[in-house]
Amino acid sequence: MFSTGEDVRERFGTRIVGSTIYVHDEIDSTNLSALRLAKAGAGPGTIVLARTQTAGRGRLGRDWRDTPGGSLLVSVLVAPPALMQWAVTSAAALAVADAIRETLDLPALIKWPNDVMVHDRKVAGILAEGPAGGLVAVGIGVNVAGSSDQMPEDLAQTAGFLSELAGRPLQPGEMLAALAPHLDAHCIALADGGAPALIERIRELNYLAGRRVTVRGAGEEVSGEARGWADTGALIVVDDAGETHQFEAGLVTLL
Ligand code: BT5
Repeated sequence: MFSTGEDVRERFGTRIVGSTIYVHDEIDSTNLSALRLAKAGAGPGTIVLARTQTAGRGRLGRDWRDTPGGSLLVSVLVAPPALMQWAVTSAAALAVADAIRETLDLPALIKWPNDVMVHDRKVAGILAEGPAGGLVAVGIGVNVAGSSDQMPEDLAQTAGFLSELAGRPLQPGEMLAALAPHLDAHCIALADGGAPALIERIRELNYLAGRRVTVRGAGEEVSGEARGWADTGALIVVDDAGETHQFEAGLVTLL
């Protein structure tokens, strides 16, 4: 099923996000679907939504679990900015954090490079993939309605649900409506050279600032104190000998 037209963007208050919307009950992955659509000629702002995914994707071949009907599972096709893919990922994470702060008044923070955290629990993950047909699919998974007890054992202690954290009922559609204008604004800002201002905001919401971490990436493993985002989007870590390292990509473990 899909809908298209001015009405959707008017409802969301967006210029690009929501140009066409595809809604699925079940799909392999909204990112894969968005990339297929892009190859077939879909335009920027196209959204793919699903109630549940059979092959939800995380980074590096990892998976993304959902609670059918309680998760926001959405991918948006955006024109890749002149900057690298990290900028889109960070912009989407910021949009999710903005939406959570605005709608629920919860202290959402961004964990480099692609997680949104509330009270030390991961409530959302972002995965930007592509390009295909000249566009990047920005996939966003948010745990909206449900409880961490419903999650598989390995995630029960780390995943968080917004309805549980906020102590009020909440639906995925409400989060999408809150998220869309921020995502739209940040993607437009990126395309217009507004990355420095976005990075400043992301730095203010840095979950890892001052925390002790181990980072694995590019064949290197470093333990030390996480600092901020470099202007390139890299994570800055200062090891115990005082040496500074920068990671363009990697996995972070809190110590
Ligand atoms: C991510 O990867 O966090 C990116 C997740 C992106 C999901 C969206 S949903 C819509 C779109 N379509 C897709 O197929 N994907 C995108 P990463 O940083 O690699 O984290 C993955 C890890 O997070 C897993 O290995 C689990 O440990 C954990 N995880 C899985 N599901 C989770 C959940 N619902 N809540 C919290 N943590 C989860």
